[in-house]
Amino acid sequence: MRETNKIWMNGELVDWADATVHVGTHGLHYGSGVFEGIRAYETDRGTAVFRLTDHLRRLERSAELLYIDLPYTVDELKAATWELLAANELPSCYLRPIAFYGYGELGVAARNNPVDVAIMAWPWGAYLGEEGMRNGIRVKVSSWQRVGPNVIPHVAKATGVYINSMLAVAEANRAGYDEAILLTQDGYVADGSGESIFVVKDGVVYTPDLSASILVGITRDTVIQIAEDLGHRVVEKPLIRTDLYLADEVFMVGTAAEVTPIREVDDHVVGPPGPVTLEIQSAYLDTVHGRSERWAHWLEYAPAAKQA
Ligand code: PPE
Repeated sequence: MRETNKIWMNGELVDWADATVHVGTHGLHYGSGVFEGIRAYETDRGTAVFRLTDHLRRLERSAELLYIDLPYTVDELKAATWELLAANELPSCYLRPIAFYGYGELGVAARNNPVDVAIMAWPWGAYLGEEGMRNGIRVKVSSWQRVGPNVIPHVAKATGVYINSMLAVAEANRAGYDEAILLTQDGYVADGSGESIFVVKDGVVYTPDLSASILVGITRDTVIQIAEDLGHRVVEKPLIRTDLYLADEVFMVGTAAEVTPIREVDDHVVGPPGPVTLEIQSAYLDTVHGRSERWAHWLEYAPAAKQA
């Protein structure tokens, strides 16, 4: 990763190299943390953070689901984000807020552990590669199932749950694929290791509904709204793996992945990026880069830039 100048940690900006924790940190042993992934984009009006409030609200909800007492409000974390962006002078970057049980007691119960909160910011390019963004990627349906709602609340973006994603993407990469798609314990399409899934068939756009074990993706919500606004019918319903194989188009979306086309699923050729994928990809990129009046309300600007 590309190091930057400062990291916001527990209320102050510290040098990148000093943002460290003790090896006895609870979150390191048990994955007891929650996090967010957010992107800031360079626009004509300065740096804009895409749906910052929605991401920080999700962080708050994730913490609530894990009984983690977040010591900062959404407004305080927003102020911290602006402070961090100013200190690092990054026109565009990826932002990673994280809150976790810190150093204190060990033992899973975490009765008296402090909650540490940090926000990192660094430049992060195309998650699945520039080539993948343009020409589509090859994915593998994982032999690992997505964690079920009664295993770990999948609605929480919790650090520990990402072992599930790590295993899936490792398996896919080792078999020569770019990314994995996980199915639920009932066999329905859930998520990519770090993305939500969309399928296009006979002109209709489909995505798994929220009762599947999926993250409540902010990009998923963005893409549903953009697609409907473009006149597409979007249906949220359970999908099975053959829906992927027989689709006209498949793409994955996420903060990091943005809108990435899929050209093959389990060696079934879906095809090069199709017209609906390309239309939505371009509308999404226009939106996040501040080139769309229609969705301008999703871009949040640093207070200083607003006055300029
Ligand atoms: N599903 C999963 C499992 C997931 O991790 C993400 C985000 C999404 C869907 C899309 O969510 P949203 O960003 O709200 O649209 N994955 C983040 C982390 C990736 C990583 O490797 O770290 C991200 O995209 O930032």
